This record gives sequence, structure tokens and C-alpha cells, in this order.
Amino acid sequence: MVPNLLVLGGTTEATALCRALAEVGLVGTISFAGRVKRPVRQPLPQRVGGFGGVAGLVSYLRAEKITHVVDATHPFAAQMSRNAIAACAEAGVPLVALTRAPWMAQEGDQWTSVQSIDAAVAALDRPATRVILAIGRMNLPAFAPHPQHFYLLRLVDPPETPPPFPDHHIVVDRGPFDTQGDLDLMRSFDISLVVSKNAGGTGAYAKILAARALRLPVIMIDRPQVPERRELHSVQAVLDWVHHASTDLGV
Ligand code: 3Y8
Ligand code: NAP
Repeated sequence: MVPNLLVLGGTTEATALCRALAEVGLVGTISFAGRVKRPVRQPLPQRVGGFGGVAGLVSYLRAEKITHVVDATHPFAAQMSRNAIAACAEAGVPLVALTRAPWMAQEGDQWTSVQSIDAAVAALDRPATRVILAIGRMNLPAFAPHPQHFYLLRLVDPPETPPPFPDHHIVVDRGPFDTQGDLDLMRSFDISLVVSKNAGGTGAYAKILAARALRLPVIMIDRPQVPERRELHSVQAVLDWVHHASTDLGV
């Protein structure tokens, strides 16, 4: 059986995997939700937009004769990961997740770990301060109950509607970010508090390194739970899995 992969993308690791797949001549497609206007160019053919829930993904897997699915989505893309587990089980297609370990607080880090976006909002119930909120556009409305703060917002695209905060500044930028850039940004806006998702990986870590250097507190949002699935942590491990999963099927 000639492998035909579906990579659920949207992360640095997904892009690196697609580059490796193209280099070894494996056939595949990378998929994006269509969250941002111009997903970065990919070394494999790409598709953009939801599948239409589990049923839509099952139909896609069958119609495209997908032989392997790699869920390389962001750890906060929990709905996509749940759907992939259910759809691959139903369609009988092997699934593996390419995930990155959560960040762990290091010497000098001042983290308050919270379990959800709402818990992060509750943690902002405090006198006015200056917050960098670099958690993407979709979660901004949740923070409306705390307009007392100044918010430095980092977004991939300019927002269609103004954010629900009277005192804010928007930086339109996409990662991966570097520590010096985030140090300069946070100093120039006199930031005193960082709100971050525990994304893991390297692309979003710059603000955590900058917070450590500036000795700033961080409200760190833990990633949501996803159901049990096979998890790998490197591109090479995925390439080995594709090879074994192809030969294990004995076809
Ligand atoms: C559309 C596709 C690559 C992938 C690069 C990674 C690194 C740079 C850092 C900060 C944190 C944040 C956000 C972030 C990073 C990588 C990776 C990563 C964080 C793109 C991309 C898509 C998205 C969607 C976007 C979310 C938002 C999250 C911004 C491409 C650029 C905050 C996550 O405006 C919106 O609606 C943005 C939405 C989902 C989080 C959220 O929940 O709101 N990513 N980001 C994907 C799709 O359509 O399927 O254009 O490359 C990808 C990347 N963003 O190929 O190199 O691997 O994580 N992405 C977070 O970590 O908290 C920014 O600003 O410090
Ligand atoms: P989500 O809440 O888990 O998924 C919501 C719905 O979006 C899914 O049910 C699916 O729609 C669609 N979807 C999500 N990822 C998709 C993909 N790669 N290809 C096709 N459809 C997809 O997802 P999210 O948190 O909004 O994340 C969306 C995208 O941004 C993902 O690619 C993710 O990797 C990337 N991203 C997210 C974050 C984050 O913090 N959430 C950070 C960085 C990158 P259907 O049910 O219709 O199939």
C-alpha cells in the first residue's frame, strides 16, 4: 500500500513534518482550519477549512483514500484532536499525534498555573495593571469583564471587530517569535503581567523567556485534556511509524 497521509497542521512541528515527508517523497496533504487569512506556504499540498465534524472527516478519509493520519495540531486544538480519534477509529485509519511536551517552570519563573481560559480571566480580577495577552484572537471576548487593565494584544490578523477593552494596543504578527523581540516589545509597553497558553514547543516560548528575564509573573493556562491516543514527539518518529504502519499492514 502506498502511503497517502493527512497531516492536521497549524504548528511549527506540522510544517517541519511536511518538509520531511516531501524530502522522502511521501504523498500527503496538510490541513488547516482556516483560522488566519494566509496560512504559511507548505511543502505539501494543503486544504483549508473544517471537515464537518467526525462524519465529515470520515467521509474525507474514505474519499481521499487516506492511509495514515498525523494529528500535528496545537495542544489547545482539542476539538480537532477528539474528532481525529473518533473518525480514525470509525474509518479504520491508523492515527498518531505529533505533540510537544508542556513547558515546565524553570528557576526564576513566577507562574500561576490555571486550568482554563476562564480561570485565567478570574486571575485578572485585580487592580489595573499592564498585561500582554498573546493567546490569539478567539479567546479575547472572555477577558471583557476586566476592562481596568491595559492589554497588549498580539494577533495573527487584524481583528474584524475592536477588542472589548478600552485601553489596548494591537500588534499584528505571527510567530515563531524570538526572545530579544519579545523583551523589547514587553519593555516598550511597560508590561507587568504575561498571560500565556502552555503551548510547548519553541514558537511561542519567547515571551516566557522574556518574562523570566524581566522577572514578570505569568498566568500560564494548562492545555485541555484530550482522549488517549498514540503520541510521538519527533518528525523522525513519525517517519518510522509511517514505515512500520505501512509494512505492519502487510500490504
Ligand atoms: C492557522 C498557520 C508554522 C506554524 C507556526 C506553534 C508556533 C508560530 C506561536 C504569541 C503566541 C498562539 C497562536 C501561535 C504560535 C506557531 C505556529 C504558532 C501563538 C499559525 C497558523 C494558524 C494559526 C492559528 C492561531 C490561533 C491562535 C494560535 C496565534 C500559519 C500562524 C496564540 C497560540 O487569529 C486567530 O484566530 C489565531 C488563532 C488558533 C490561538 C487561538 O486559540 O486563538 N494559532 N497560527 C491554523 C489553521 O488555520 O489551521 O499560518 O502558519 C501557526 C502558528 N502559530 O507553520 O510555522 O507551532 O505553535 N499561534 C499559543 O501558542 O498560545 C502565538 O503571540 O506569543
Ligand atoms: P479546535 O477548536 O480544536 O477545532 C475546532 C474545529 O476547527 C474542528 O472541529 C474542525 O472543524 C476545525 N479544525 C481545527 N483544526 C483543523 C485543521 N488543522 N484542519 C481542518 N479543520 C480544523 O481548533 P482551534 O483551537 O480553533 O485551532 C485551529 C487551528 O489553529 C489548528 O490548525 C491548530 O493547530 C491551530 N492552532 C491553534 C492554536 C490554539 O491555541 N488553539 C494555536 C496554534 C495553532 P470540523 O469539526 O468542521 O472538522
